[in-house]
Amino acid sequence: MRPVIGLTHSIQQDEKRLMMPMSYSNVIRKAGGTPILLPITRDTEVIQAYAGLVDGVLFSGGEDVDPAYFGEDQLWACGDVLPLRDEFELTLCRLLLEKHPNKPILGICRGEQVLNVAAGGTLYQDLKSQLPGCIAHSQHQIAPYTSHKVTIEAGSQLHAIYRSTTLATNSFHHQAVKDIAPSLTVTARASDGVIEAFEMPGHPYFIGVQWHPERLVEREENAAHKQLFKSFVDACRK
Ligand SMILES: [Mn+2]
Repeated sequence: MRPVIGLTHSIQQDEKRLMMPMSYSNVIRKAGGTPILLPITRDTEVIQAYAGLVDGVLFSGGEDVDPAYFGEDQLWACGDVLPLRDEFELTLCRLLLEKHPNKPILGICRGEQVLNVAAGGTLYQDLKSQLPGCIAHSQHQIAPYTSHKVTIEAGSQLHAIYRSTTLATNSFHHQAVKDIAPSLTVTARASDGVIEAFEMPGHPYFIGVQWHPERLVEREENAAHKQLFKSFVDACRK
């Protein structure tokens, strides 16, 4: 059985076109799932229908989350924000947690940040200006190559998935989790202390990662990252 995995996507600023890198659907398909796109909407009846329809949801990468959702005004260094996407994804995540508390959720990059904000956490709007001395989290090589390591918390779900406490990752973010939501536990950090992954104790599968594993798997050297998608699809099958 191939579980149905809903994917969130981006839109153009004018809210007239859906946009989505194919890497997400490819990686879910290769891990044994049936990927489907969940077109952004404000219609809560449709969002509820999506939540009921899918076996799990992958919150994908993309633009910045509006700091208004964690009680801050936008700094100059904040990037492009898509109000409709923020509204949709935060509603979908909160609805899943409330009505379908056992459905697996995986957040990648922006998706990870959305999960933290949906659960009540906050973000750095811009690491470079708000965390002086931090390492480069916008790497200078293309996405299938790694640029910085993370240290994984021993005994975490993430540790069981990657079977290692150190992991080489790519990095394409200028926002990051600042205050972790009360219901979440940090499971990986970069050498500068920046939070790179978390999970929700008591939830069967609620994992966020700050890197882009869907691009790393393009190189055989980074095959370890396939395990993340396999674990997610397997959890969606239960
Ligand atoms: Mn990083």
